[in-house]
Amino acid sequence: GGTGGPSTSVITKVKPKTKRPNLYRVLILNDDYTPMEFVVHVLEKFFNKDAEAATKIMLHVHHHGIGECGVFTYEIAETKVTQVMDFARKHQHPLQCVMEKK
Ligand code: TYC
Repeated sequence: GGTGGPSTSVITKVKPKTKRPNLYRVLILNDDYTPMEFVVHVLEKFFNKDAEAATKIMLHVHHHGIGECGVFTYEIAETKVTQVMDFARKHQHPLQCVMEKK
């Protein structure tokens, strides 16, 4: 390889490129004002949970202060957080939604 000069040999390794994407947890936080039914609705609408799974997560957050809604790649997690925050604001609830790297 190279331009002119003495001939050199360049060995190019072929690497199997199956890189795993970084994953992010989307979490909701407890507060004293957001109605329980609203949180269940959010989990059904944005995280595709059925009523039972959504209720379980909501009660976990209510009792422990924080809980996981799902795990996503960066762009999907960011979109979920924005959707939940916009929806909560639209309905004038203080519900907080955040993401963290796994
Ligand atoms: N603590 C709220 C209440 O008693 C319910 C609630 C649950 C709020 C989960 C937010 O992420 C939350 N109405």
